Amino acid sequence: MSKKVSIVMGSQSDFKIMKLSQKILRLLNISFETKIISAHRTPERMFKYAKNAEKNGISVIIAGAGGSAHLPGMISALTTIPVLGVPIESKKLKGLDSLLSIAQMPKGIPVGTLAIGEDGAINAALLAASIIGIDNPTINKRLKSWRLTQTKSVKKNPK
Ligand code: RP5
Repeated sequence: MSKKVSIVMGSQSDFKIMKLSQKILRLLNISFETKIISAHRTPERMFKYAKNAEKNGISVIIAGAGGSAHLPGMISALTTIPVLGVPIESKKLKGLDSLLSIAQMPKGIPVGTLAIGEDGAINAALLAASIIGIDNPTINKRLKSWRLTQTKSVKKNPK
C-alpha cells in the first residue's frame, strides 16, 4: 500500500481552510485522504481512525480544529505518526483559543503546531511534503521546485 497524507478536521465548517492543504498536496502530486472527525462529537470515529492509521498506510496526519481544539492532541495520543495541527480561526477568539489548545500540549505527546488559518493549512501540507521527502527523492525534488517557483515570483521592486 502506498503511503499517504491524511487530512482530518473537526467539522465541515473547517473545510474552507483545510481545502488549502489539499491544494498544495495536489500540486506536489502527493496522495491524500480527507475526513471529518470530531474529538467530542464523534469520539469513537476518532479512536478507530487513529488506532488504524498506521496500518492504513498514513505517513503524516494534518489535523485542523477550532475552539477547544483537542483533535490533533487526541489523535497524537493514539498514534506515533507525526501530527501537524492547524488552528482554525474561531468566531469568538479569532483562533487564539485554537492555537493555544493545539500548541500547549503537555510533554510526552507532541503536536507540530502551525499558524492560525490559511497560512497554517498551507504550511502544514508543505511540512508534510518535507517529512515525506526525507526518504522520497521524487517528492523532495517537487518541493524544491515549488520553492524555486515561489522565490522567482518575488519581484525586486514594488509597483
Ligand atoms: C471544532 O469546533 C471544529 O473544528 C470547528 O472549528 C469548531 C466549530 O464547529 P461547528 O460548530 O462549525 O461544527 O470542533
